[in-house]
Amino acid sequence: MNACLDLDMARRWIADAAHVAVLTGAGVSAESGVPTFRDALTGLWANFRPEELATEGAFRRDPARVWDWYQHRRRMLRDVLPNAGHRALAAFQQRYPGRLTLVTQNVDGLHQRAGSEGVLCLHGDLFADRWLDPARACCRLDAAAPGSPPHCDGCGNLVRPGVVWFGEALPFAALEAAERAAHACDVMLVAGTSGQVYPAAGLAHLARRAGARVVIVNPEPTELDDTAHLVLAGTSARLLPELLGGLCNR
Ligand code: BJW
Repeated sequence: MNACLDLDMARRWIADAAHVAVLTGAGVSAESGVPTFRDALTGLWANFRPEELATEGAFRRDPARVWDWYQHRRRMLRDVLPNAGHRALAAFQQRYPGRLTLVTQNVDGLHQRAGSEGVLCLHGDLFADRWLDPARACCRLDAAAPGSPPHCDGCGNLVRPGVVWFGEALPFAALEAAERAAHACDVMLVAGTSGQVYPAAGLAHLARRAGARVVIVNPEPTELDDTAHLVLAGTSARLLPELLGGLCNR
């Protein structure tokens, strides 16, 4: 179908929707200069296998290596800014309060920095720290002994990044709220995710089964394309402002 007609149709669906749910992934931050995970050349995992870095087992085997990788990413993120895609989502939420639920797999905080509120973060927060093992009385994050990673002087417990690794449960409240939004929405926008990681990707299937229109925004094919009513081929910094800007139905 003609790309302009597809865009117009998606805009109409959004304009008519009482509730829009949005699922974002690493691609929405790509135009801010943040590498995605699975890009073959520039992705964060281009030179690693995910299980070498993004599992508890990897951290226990080589805590310094994994901690340093996350510290590198934290430093990198200090120099980047939200892009037009993040800003379009935040502007829509501010203009139409209560009408858009933003669910993200991203841990970079860029949606929040753009002004989005109530963001449901499925995979945690790169800038949060927590203890690797259950905290004992001696474990105080604000008093952790410096190191790579920092640790508890009393018991040796290690500090780890507050992200969700493979094999770990997603934050229950965020996942439950995201499932509710996917179930109740009229339109689900899926932007900048390869759709390979569950249960996040399952939200698109859930929305579709519950009767929502599913629209993908991505310059490349994704695992979720077959689930979608429309696939808009393009970047999120270009397409999200076009989809969400200047609606007037409600
Ligand atoms: C652009 C663009 C531009 C580029 N504009 N777009 C069902 C089936 C099979 C397996 C499973 C299943 N259910 C669970 C699993 C296991 C596993 C899983 O999904 N495995 C699959 C990979 C096979 N899931 C889990 O382990 C999850 N936990 C779990 O299920 O727990 C169960 C449990 C219950 C109770 C007790 C205990 C356990 C946890 C998943 C955690 C994922 N964590 C990571 C790392 C976070 C930390 C970190 O940052 O390092 O999260 S993995 C990584 O992938 C990261 C991302 O959030 C996630 C998704 O990646 P994303 O965002 O899609 O990025 P990419 O790189 O894949 O794609 C980027 C896209 O952007 C591409 O499509 C580009 O084209 C596009 N793009 N420029 C728009 N300008």
